[in-house]
Amino acid sequence: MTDVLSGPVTVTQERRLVTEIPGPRSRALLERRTVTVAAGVGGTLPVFVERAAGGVVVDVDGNSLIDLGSGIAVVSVGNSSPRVVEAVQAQVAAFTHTCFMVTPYEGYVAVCEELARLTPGDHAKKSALFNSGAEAVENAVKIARHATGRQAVVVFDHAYHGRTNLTMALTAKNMPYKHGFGPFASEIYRVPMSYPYRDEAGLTGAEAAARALAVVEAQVGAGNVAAVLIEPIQGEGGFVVPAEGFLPAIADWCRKSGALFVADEIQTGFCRTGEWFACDAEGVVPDLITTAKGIAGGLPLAAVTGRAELMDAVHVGGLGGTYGGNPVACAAALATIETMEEQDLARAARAIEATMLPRLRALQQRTDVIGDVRGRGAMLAVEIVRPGTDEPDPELTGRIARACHAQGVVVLTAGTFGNVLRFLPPLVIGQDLLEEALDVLDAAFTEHATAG
Ligand code: PLZ
Repeated sequence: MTDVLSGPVTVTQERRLVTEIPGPRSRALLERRTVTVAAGVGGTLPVFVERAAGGVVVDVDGNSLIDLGSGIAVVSVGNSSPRVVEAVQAQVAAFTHTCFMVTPYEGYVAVCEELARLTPGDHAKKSALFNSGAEAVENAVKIARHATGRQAVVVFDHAYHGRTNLTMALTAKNMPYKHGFGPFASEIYRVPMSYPYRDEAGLTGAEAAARALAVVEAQVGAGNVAAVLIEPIQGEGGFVVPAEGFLPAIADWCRKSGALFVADEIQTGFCRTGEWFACDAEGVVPDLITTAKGIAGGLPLAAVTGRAELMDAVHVGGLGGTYGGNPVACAAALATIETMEEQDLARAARAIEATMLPRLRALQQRTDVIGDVRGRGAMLAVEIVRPGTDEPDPELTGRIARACHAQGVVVLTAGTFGNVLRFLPPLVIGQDLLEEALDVLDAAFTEHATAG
């Protein structure tokens, strides 16, 4: 068992339960939470965290949990990654905030340089920095509309782009994201996604793209489209990987019709899928790309990066915000990127796939409730259905997730139908922890699902 440093102490990389889940201290905190935290803020696990490092989360009762969630694909370099901690501490001591729009600092510029270097394509690029993924997506839409002089934004079934007013409109799923929160922003058009498991058998990526684009041409008009916004692998929507050829065909259509191809790589970016960005897998070069989550090792930072001439189309002062590109978050991002390069975490993500995918496929053979196993790199999922059908089974999905939680493994659910169990381990997780988490998952299926 390895130890990972977390501030002054080490966190042993192990699963260890010393109380029931949740233990007494977490239960006491849950009671306090219930009194003062708004009920609308959801909660996946009932435990409160005291410390986390590498691939392990330690709760206030001393239980060590294996982390297959990474705080929703954020701590890809591991929680409290040493270089990130050091960079953040140094930056906090130097200055915490000035506002880049008031008195700028180097960290912001350096992050934009790194984004220009790492994002797909070797054209001239520029970036603007923000705080959250939703804010980045909103700004990508602002930039696309300004640069093209058009208004329509095309999005896909199962898409997730955030919870602010504009991004709720871009997000597909009603519950819990949109219900009762309208009216929503206008000029948003939703078209069918390529969803190999649920599409008619044999539908190619090019055919799925033609199906989507026919809707755009008939209902929106190619000349009205400012942007086609897409997650190259859908995140909250259920880790839907489009058929090969789908993304290039959509990108081609954009090029021909003067619409911008905007990739939302907030969940897929920064080594998560086994390459720097998911678009890299098919050589797709987006006009604009949004990033967040994995970029800064757990500090809030997001970006829009794009073709320099598009980014510069916006008038001076048209983009910004008080905290966007905060110096502490920028220091964390630079340390994160250094760590990813030095430890080749894209490769680590591919190694996680090599460990997990065969075991998930074996599990699928063993039960009759796993309709599909999919994903790429360290972004993998199983879609859970009623035996012998493709009918979603969100109840069983919830039971299996809770069984994993009770055994000290953090797993998340996803999907328009709530029936996807998804795995997003930190890319630095040890092979032994990963195998052990898969053993727990196996046991949860054995206990809760009928054998196939
Ligand atoms: N685009 C592709 O995955 C955030 C949402 C969790 P923010 N996904 C996690 C929840 O229930 O709120 C996400 C994403 C993609 C945009 C976003 C939004 O990023 O940083 O949560 O605003």
